Amino acid sequence: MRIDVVSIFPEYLAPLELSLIGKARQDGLLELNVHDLRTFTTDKHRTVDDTPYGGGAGMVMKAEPWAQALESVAAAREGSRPVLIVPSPAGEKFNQALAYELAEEEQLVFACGRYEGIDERVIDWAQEHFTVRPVSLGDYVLNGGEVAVLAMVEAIGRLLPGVVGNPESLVEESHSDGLLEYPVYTKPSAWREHDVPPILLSGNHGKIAQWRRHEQFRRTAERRPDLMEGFDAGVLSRADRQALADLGYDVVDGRLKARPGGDIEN
Ligand code: JEB
Repeated sequence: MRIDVVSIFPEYLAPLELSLIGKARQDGLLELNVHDLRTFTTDKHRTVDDTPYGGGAGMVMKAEPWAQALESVAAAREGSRPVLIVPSPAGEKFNQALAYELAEEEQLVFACGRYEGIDERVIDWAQEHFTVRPVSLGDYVLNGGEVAVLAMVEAIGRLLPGVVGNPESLVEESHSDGLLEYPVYTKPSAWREHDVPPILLSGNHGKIAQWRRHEQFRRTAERRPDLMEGFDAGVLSRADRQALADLGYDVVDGRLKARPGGDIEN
């Protein structure tokens, strides 16, 4: 996969040199280029912003430097249609399903805006060259797209073949089965008056698997009740159903449903 990132703060993307993603680049699994938007300006002051039409606070990023930058990164891979990801508080929410989808692409281009965002005509124009996806990291306000790109590149990069050493660790983890992860522990078994749950020391792998699954249900019901409704209940054991009943969930038409009058209040 090839990834191009365009930003007025290319140093902000320096962490992509490190750790898993840095290793993937060294191993040739990922080609990542960061471009300084200002190198695509032509005026003496290397201007990238101007005042908004219609008035209002703040500045807006000018269209032409963006068009120059995006044409340059699109030309680098002729013949294919790269995906242009535009981080924006007004985008579709980034999630694991989108990470998997984007991990299949040949080329991703990330356009990091700043100020009040990028002149909307860039988004319209870019559809001629790219599949354009405005994407939000979540419902909170950042100052620009760079932090969102760090998160998305890490989430996508670790799904590329060969990047994560043990692919089995991708299977078990959070959100691949729609539930939160079970809690994990390591040595010592007794620590500052807090013991590891004894079942984990029992050596009974059937019981341990069941306990972990029930911890996933318990945590998800407590912290993310939105993930419980609609969970595919088609694969539940009797023990699973009992644990879920204790948490206030019944199975209705193959889906979980919070029992009216149960503990769960969404
Ligand atoms: C992404 C950005 C800004 C209104 C307020 C602030 C470019 N989850 C997210 N929150 N905020 C952003 C984001 C993502 N992804 C985000 C790009 C830009 C915020 N701003 C500041 C723009 N409009 C500028």
